[in-house]
Amino acid sequence: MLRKLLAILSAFLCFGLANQGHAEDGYDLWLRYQPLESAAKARAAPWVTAMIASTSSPTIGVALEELQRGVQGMLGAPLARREGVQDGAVLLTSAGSPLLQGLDLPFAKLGEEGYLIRSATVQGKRVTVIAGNRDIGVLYGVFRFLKLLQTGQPIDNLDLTDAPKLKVRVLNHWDNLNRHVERGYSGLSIWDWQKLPGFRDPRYTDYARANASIGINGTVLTNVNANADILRPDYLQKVKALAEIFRPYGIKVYLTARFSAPIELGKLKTADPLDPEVRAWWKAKIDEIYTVIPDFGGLLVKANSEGQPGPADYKRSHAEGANMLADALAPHHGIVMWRAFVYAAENAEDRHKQAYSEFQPLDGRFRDNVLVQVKNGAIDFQPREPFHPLFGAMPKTPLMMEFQITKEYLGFATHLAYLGTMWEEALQADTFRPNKGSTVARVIETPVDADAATGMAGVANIGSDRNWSGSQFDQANWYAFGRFAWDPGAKAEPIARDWAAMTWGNDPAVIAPVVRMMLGSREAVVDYMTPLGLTHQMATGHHYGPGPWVSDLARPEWNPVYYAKAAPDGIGFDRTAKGSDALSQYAPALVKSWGSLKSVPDELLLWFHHVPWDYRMKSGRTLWDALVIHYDTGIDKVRGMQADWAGLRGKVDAQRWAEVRDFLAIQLAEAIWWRDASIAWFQSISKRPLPEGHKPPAHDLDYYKAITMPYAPGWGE
Ligand code: GCV
Repeated sequence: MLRKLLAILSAFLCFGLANQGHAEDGYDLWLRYQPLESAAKARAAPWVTAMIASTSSPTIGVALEELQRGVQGMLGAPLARREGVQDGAVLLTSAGSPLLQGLDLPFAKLGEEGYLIRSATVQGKRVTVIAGNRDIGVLYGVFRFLKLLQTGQPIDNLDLTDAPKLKVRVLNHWDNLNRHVERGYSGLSIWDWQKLPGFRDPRYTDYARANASIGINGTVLTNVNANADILRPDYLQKVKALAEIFRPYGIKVYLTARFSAPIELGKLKTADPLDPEVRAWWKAKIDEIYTVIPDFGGLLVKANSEGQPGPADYKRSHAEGANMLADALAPHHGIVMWRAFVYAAENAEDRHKQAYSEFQPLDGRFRDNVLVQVKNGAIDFQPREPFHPLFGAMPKTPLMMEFQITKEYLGFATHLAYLGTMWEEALQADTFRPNKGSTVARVIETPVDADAATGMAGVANIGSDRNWSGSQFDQANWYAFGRFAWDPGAKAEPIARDWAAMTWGNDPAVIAPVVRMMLGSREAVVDYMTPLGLTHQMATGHHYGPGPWVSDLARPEWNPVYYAKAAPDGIGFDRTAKGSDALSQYAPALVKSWGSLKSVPDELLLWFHHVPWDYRMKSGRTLWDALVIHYDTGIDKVRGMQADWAGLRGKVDAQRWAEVRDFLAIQLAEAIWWRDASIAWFQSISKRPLPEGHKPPAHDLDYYKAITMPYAPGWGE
């Protein structure tokens, strides 16, 4: 009897620990490997009785370690490594292994990084084969296998293959050498330069595990607003230590190159890319990097943008600048990622047009090992932008996508906004170049010639916070980025579902509300910040909170008023032929549909058109009424997320639950702030009454204008 009571008590305690009391802080990300419920455990156990590796290498070593860790966590028993094949073994191997004789396995489809997972009979025993052409494929396969277990999938009859569609899948850390992270909302930079190379924080290994689990194969360690010091020999030793930790996980390191480094470090008089001394300096520097880090990935460059030096300082083109570095990197198989995010103070042209104007004429002029890195939209990572017109417009140049994982313009870490839906929207957009169906995803995944590079970059949201990303839900954006970089044709919903199951548990009563919250969250932000195609209404500098009235900054395109163009006659930026004509940078089919008030979608209306306040929307409402309703809808959506989350109390662990609850409360308060401040400002211009049933802002306009945010992180030094 006593034994029975104790068993009940211990079962109760275990349940309590897993679901309520146990303090999870988010450090484990989606690799929590929590115990499976008993039926799932019983189903899986016969298929993971041992692990066998037919080869050995550092990558196979970490694959075995991960498999052991995952199985131990989920099934509660250690997984031993065996030499001989046995029933239920997981066999890690590669093409050509004698163990695979007689099995017809599709290695040809896997490329360099793909994998297959197959339930098979080897030497008369039922095993699960995880194999690739290279060891990195095996590691990716192990993570996929563990995901199957984590998400409660059967593992007794597997026949899977997968391979990445893009070659370069990189994080871009905007991390300064003093550990301040530009637009970082999750603490300091995780690169502790002072303690490197002597101390190799175990966190670096966990970072590599997390990235490898989603297929990320590169990391740019430093800010694009670059400091030349990172190229000094002492720093290179520190970078080398990180490269060594990441190497088994298939992750290469890259650095940002400050274009003026030959002057700052080399004491030359110029950084002119056609100057022989400058070229020799870069060649020697790059040779030096490769002697320290033989598999160094290459360089990322922001040039002639927002004050950064670049080839234009010497009247040279972006292609001339990029090609100089590319020539020095080519013998080492390194690449240059050259950013197309450019706009210039002295240029009065609509900012939307400037990157296209500068880069499109250079199509075909870049070396083979240059990728031009293009943000998803032409302005700057806004809650919603049409896709960048360069996609599809440079058919002879490899273009890589740049997404921003850190939420500079979507409420920092405290607002819940799942970016998967935004990225899917951008990737599925039809460029109509060269023809209908040429989505942005197709453009970036189709190499411009057989061996050309393809890629995607994500501006990282990772920092020293225990939960890595500043909030529990922002981890989902890191996760989703990896999944889209692996397959730009992926869909946001299944990615959210996988993440929810791995991060919050497999209970369908948890997954459904979590996924619902995620899928609606980005549109909520659009609604309460910048509905109907409005953009860049954020406050000055730090971009935290509303500042639609700001009009006093040095450069016109830094001012929110530049983007909304609110005036007594109406609101919106006319980018048709009657206005800035940015629309003409898109394919004719889009010029036609977005150029007409009849066919432009509501969500891009004010992006392309200036319309009167009383303009009749397709809904029959006036534009002014529709605008106000959108702001209120955004607030209602946040309330909806709060209700969903309240229902999860006790169904997920208490610590993370409480953190999300508190963040949602901040989000609601700030959504109301956004709504009230925006309406107060626009109403002072529209002079229209609010539609019936919609409350006036809580305070007058001066109140909102007077708000300052001195504690907004991620800005300045
Ligand atoms: C790294 C935006 C950000 C800047 C960032 C820049 C860029 O303008 O506000 O902080 O600089 O984009 O992408 O280069």
